[in-house]
Amino acid sequence: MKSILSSSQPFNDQRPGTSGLRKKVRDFQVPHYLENFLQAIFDSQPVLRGGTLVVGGDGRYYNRDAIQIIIRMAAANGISTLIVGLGGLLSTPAASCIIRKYQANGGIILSASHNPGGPEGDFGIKYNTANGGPAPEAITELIYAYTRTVDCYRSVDSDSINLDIAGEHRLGEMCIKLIDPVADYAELMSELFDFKLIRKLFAGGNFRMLFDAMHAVTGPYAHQILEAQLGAPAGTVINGKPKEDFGGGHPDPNLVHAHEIVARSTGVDGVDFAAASDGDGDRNMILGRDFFVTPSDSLAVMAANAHLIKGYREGIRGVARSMPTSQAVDRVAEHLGISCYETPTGWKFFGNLLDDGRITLCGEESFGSGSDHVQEKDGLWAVLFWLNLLAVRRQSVAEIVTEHWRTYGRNFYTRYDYEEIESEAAEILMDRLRDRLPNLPGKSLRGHKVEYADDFSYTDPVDGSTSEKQGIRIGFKDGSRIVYRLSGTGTQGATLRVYLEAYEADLAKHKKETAEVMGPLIKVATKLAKIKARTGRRAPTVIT
Ligand code: G16
Repeated sequence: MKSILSSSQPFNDQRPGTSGLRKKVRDFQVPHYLENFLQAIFDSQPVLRGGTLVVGGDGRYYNRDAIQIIIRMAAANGISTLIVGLGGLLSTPAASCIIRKYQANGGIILSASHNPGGPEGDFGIKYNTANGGPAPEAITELIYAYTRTVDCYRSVDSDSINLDIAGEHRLGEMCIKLIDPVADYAELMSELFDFKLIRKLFAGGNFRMLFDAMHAVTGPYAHQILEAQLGAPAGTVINGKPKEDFGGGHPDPNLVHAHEIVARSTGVDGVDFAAASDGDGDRNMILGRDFFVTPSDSLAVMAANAHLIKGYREGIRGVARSMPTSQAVDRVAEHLGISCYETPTGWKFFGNLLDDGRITLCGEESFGSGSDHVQEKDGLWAVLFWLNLLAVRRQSVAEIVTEHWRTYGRNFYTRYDYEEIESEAAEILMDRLRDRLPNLPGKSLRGHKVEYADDFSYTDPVDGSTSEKQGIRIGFKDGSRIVYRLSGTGTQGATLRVYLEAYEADLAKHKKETAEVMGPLIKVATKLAKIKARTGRRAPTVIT
């Protein structure tokens, strides 16, 4: 097998963001762009030499091309075994499961998550370490440092591998194993959840569910687990065939983009339970009939009910949430007498806490939740958790959540996104806000008294590493909060996210609309940051 050394020029824009390197497809198609980044991974991670690497993606446009490039470069960079999902597919949580199960040395996941796909859409590449989780900052920064100097890359001269035939192939010294992307993951789910009980729920005939795979990677997983193994009727899974452009849709499981299940879970004919997952299968949205469960509430309900679920019967050790996620789960942790950690946005920050056995469950406001079963957030896992809970409690989604509020109080929550604003304007807005922080504590803003105002900094309790400037927090005496952050996953301009939370203990007020409760706080948030003046935007592009 002939090994080739190709010359290239370093690129200076390959610093991974919140979740890997995300760019437009056309950026990745620039000659040597992907190859350079891959060479930086191989050079900076000597543990891969002679080792096992897992590779798969969400099936979006350029997935197959990228996998052929990875195969050729892996062979030339001394990988001994390459495990690839059949058809080039692996959901992010399934990749994590497979890395752990086969004790691989790392994994490469190709996805731009919930961002749109197709030739004009986005593409992305993430490196996961041997624990199955996203590479921590120390490693992503090291990879970035290598990208600044990489001026050649190694690959082999070979024909493409047929990604659609399961089995083993050899490429020089390297063994390529093309495996079923679903089987190992489905087996893990059957260990965590009471499949027998869930089958009974479906068999009763009174319970109706919809799962929207959004033409993304979870389609095959959901067809197999929900319909084939749990007996949900055919048609339960919609948009279940993965497509390179996600059928022209935006594979983001929120109220705007997953509108079909929102409509079909509304009114007297609405289904009892509906859920959706994103491009790479790590996000989830949970709906009951006429009821949306915020991701922050979903995490809190899971924590409060974990002891009812087969895989968590022994109880949970601790929980964690990202800083902008509502504090609903904190109240559950306090009640249970377990630790609750507040981390920066990015699943990688949960890694050490999970590995160290400090937490069992974790989640984020950005439609992600997970547990120590894999080292990634896991969309279908969350859906199965809820299904199992519905089967145990035999109550509706709305009943379970409102009962939860009755016990713990309600954390009203909303997020405003201002997308594709000018990067410079966004930086200035954040800098000016930072300048004002020292003067805010003690001030009263529209009747809300500021208790603290800071730029969130996190010190990992396991390895002592510190991450600064992780979002501006303004906390009020009445328990409400405003958080400002710039997204680390966009591919065009900057996205300003404003997260708002208000706590309400009074049962009589729990039925109020979120928009009504949050109105005054939203005014405070937009005025304080001078959003209109600094960005030219009168309104957010997305509200979740
Ligand atoms: C990624 C990260 C999450 C993060 C989300 C949003 O999710 O894994 O931890 O909450 O991005 O990040 P940002 O606010 O910086 O855009 P995903 O599903 O996109 O991989």
